[in-house]
Amino acid sequence: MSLNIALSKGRILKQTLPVLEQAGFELAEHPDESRKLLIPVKNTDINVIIVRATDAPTYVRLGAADLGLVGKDVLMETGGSDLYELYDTGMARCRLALAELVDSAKSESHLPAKIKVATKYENIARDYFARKGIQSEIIKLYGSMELAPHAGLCHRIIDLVDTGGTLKANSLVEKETICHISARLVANKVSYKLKRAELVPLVDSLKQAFEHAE
Ligand code: PRT
Ligand code: MG
Repeated sequence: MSLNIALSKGRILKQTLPVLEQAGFELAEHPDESRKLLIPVKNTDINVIIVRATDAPTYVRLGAADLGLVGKDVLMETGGSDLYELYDTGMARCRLALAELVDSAKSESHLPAKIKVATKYENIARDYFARKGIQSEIIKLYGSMELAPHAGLCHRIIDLVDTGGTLKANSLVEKETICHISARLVANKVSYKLKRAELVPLVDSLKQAFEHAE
């Protein structure tokens, strides 16, 4: 039986591919040098499917991929309960944070009762403010969140932060860390039962590879 693994493009692919290769998973073609998005792993019945980070959980959820390497941020935003989160790879680490303009942090300027927050993570943001009992208007953006408060679109943003360089370069400061993020190994629930014999040893060798990489 063949197995498909969905790999999120971008940072997750870049960071996990060397680890997979180290563990003996050699791709028939290198994703950087190939336009193919479905790449066989040499000498195995495994294929790697390279997908948009935000699409990876969908592939796994619907069974197009048996396993996936997905950011915890994307899992949380899309509701991860309909797939198994098997393992924290520790790769592509960052944090999800609430940030605001340096100037408003200094002046503690008067925020309205309902604050406007721009983010790619609408659901996480809604949950976060509901838990805190803070009234908020969430504005969904698809990129360049750092720009939004400068343009007067919002008071605060929720975005991923790693080194803090992007916030700093845009005169923003972190107000609060919402949660820590890293790439997780996930599995389709049905595959995990029906293909258990193939999946368990594969998952074990992936875990080992990531443990050694840390
Ligand atoms: O495909 P799509 O366009 O949706 O994603 P993308 O291009 O924004 O990011 P990509 O493809 O590189 O990878 C996205 C996934 O990588 C996320 O879902 C996270 O799980 C993980 N990840 C880890 C990160 C970061 N670290 C990260 N630092 N994704 C994005 N960033 C961005 C952040 O949005 C901000 O713009 O890096 C900037 C902050 O970095 P610092 O170092 O300046 O703080
Ligand atoms: Mg991208």
